[in-house]
Amino acid sequence: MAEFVRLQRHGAIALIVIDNPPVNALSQPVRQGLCQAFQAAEADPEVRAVTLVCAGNTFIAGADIKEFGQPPQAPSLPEVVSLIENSQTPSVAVIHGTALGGGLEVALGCHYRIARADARVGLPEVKLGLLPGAGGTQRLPRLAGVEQALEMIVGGQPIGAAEALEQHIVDQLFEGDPVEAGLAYAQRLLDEGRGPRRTGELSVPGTDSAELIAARHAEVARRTPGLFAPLRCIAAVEAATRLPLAEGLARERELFAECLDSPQRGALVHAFFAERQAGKIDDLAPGVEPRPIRTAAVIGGGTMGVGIALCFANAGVPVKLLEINEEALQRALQRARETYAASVRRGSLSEQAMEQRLALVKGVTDYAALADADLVIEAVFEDMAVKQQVFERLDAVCKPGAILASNTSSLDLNQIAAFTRRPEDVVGLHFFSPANVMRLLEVVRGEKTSQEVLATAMAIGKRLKKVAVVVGVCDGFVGNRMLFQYGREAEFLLEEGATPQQVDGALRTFGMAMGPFAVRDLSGLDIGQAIRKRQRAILPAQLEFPTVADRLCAAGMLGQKTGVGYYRYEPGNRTPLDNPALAPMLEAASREKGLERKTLDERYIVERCLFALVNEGAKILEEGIAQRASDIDVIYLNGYGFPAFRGGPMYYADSLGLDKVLARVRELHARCGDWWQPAPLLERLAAEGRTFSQWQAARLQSERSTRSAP
Ligand code: 3H9
Repeated sequence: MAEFVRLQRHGAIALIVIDNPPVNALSQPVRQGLCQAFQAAEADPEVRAVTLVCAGNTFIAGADIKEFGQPPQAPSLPEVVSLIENSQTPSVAVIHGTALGGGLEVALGCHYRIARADARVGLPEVKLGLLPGAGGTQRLPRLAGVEQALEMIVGGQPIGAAEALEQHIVDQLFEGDPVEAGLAYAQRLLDEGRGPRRTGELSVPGTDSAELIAARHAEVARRTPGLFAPLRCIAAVEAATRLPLAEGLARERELFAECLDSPQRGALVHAFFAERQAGKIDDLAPGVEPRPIRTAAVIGGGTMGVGIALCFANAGVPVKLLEINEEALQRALQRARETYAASVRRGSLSEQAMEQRLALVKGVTDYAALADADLVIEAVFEDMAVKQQVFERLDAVCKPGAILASNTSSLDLNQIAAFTRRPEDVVGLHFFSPANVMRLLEVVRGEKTSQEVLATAMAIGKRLKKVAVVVGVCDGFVGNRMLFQYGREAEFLLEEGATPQQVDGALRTFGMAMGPFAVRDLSGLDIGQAIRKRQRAILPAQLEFPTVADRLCAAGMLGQKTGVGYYRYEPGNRTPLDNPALAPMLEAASREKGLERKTLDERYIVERCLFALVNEGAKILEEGIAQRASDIDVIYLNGYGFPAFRGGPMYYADSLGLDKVLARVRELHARCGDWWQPAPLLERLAAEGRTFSQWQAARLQSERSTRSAP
């Protein structure tokens, strides 16, 4: 029998243990081992009950995601689950940690289920562009009803053990050791003479679910248009309401196969692994351990500083918030309270939790109070002279070994580090606004940042439940440097004849959470103006800049904060309306450049903006500013509203074919000038017929072999 699955006898009970670290995924050897173990238990006349448990700190986290897209290998998971369910010997699944996807489906195939009180169960396949393909869509509605099944299968969010008990998904909760609890439960089954109880033999409770299904369908079509899997999830659950088990399972298989073949599945699985890969530092020497962070401090009580302080409070880390005087400090603390109070009003936080978290935030006005902090994050005005003052003072007061971090979004971290006598302890922690909500954290590695400090920064990211990605020092790091190209092209499109509505609409149809002009109105047009000013001073003079944004700024139209920008806003309402003052500005901008305004098609708009991202991404990659192409994807998926079902800009380019991307970039270079200088890496890979991800894999391989060479 495969070593991944063990069978032990405890009197009349067969104990089957899955042991496939780290998450007991159902790879082929596990599926085969499970079949053999259940068959052996069934064939043994002494065995009268079976207990299924997992080793390590979790039950099965699902099918092995790495196998998707590979040729299928027998036995399939639906076969395994049917074999378990059809067995004549009663079985109990013992859930601890998480039972997800195929993991929960295996448990639903068992005749009874118990869960540790802190366990979670769910069917998150939809997040990978799939649906539960091993009977989950047919068995869950039979236990929990159609409404709950739709919630779990279409929404993909796991639920806690107590709720699973209420929903009849599990039969009993336990505390303590899974093996002990599982054997005791099986013994009880024997004592009470209970035999197999097959979920598949139940009928779906409730009579008329057509309305529920139609409502969910309409909601999905409205909220997530363009997503392939959710509608198929609904169709599979609908099949459970009208077909006998065998036919329902066959329908589920068909729908699962459609999802498996969809390009969205490829993109979403890429996003899953990319996120896990991003947490790793490629050249980290063995044995480097993160420093312990027990207390933190934030300098600057603006929106960003307060947001960062709240991240620490949310993670249970005491944090000091420093402002220059008492008045500014009280405003900052009030802002912290109001942010939590809004969550309490929405019902996402209890009053008690709010008070507990606020108690962790201590306001201070004196740098001396930061002497004992393990980590200090500066979130003051983006001005090098101001940063210099802050870092010199921190250097003077902070204890040895404290990490000094800057939240700068564009300034040179190496220069900031040089204001201290300990540049190895300086790192960038670039949070995205609102810091307490956005998941992305760019961890900026300076020239002298030590490995230990970098590892600590990544560990902090994880602790704050952020997606932390290592980036190198350059203007705008990865995210904003690429965004600058994207935004500039969107602006040029306005001069060629598009309106903000057309550009935003085309990019939203592509899947972006917001269009670039709606984003600019939200963050304020003055921010972009300051960046352009800086860029104009340092970039070659022949590079032309778009001018519409400057015209709006000159007219005092700075976006939502002034009630008008690219769009107009009614007081208290964020719905973008037409700004009548814009049309003459667009005309004037086109006239000035000698451009005749034309109607632009959607594909052109999308390619112009996205290929600007990709071309810059390729430069960033070759310069080593990002560790991997997939890290760039993670940054765009988590910080810039890029649609997950397209995998991120670099994956999207790979899936289109880099030769096609390059052909368009060359065309734009010839017509629009040097902003479009093709990235050398893009040219090379297109010529070789390779992708960014193949290049990344080859580079990793060669770095590994260099490192392991004697
Ligand atoms: C499915 O089940 C389809 C079926 O319905 C039908 C089939 C016919 N496979 O996230 P972490 C790896 S679809 C392979 O950092 P955490 C992960 O890559 C599946 N590998 O830990 C990482 O590897 P590495 C439905 C997997 O504690 C390591 O485990 N299930 C899988 O923060 C640790 O992961 C899901 O969608 C997998 N299924 O979170 C659940 N899962 O160390 C997906 C994890 O080399 N998984 N790995 O980078 C999760 O949500 C989280 O990993 C989990 C643990 C909550 C389990």
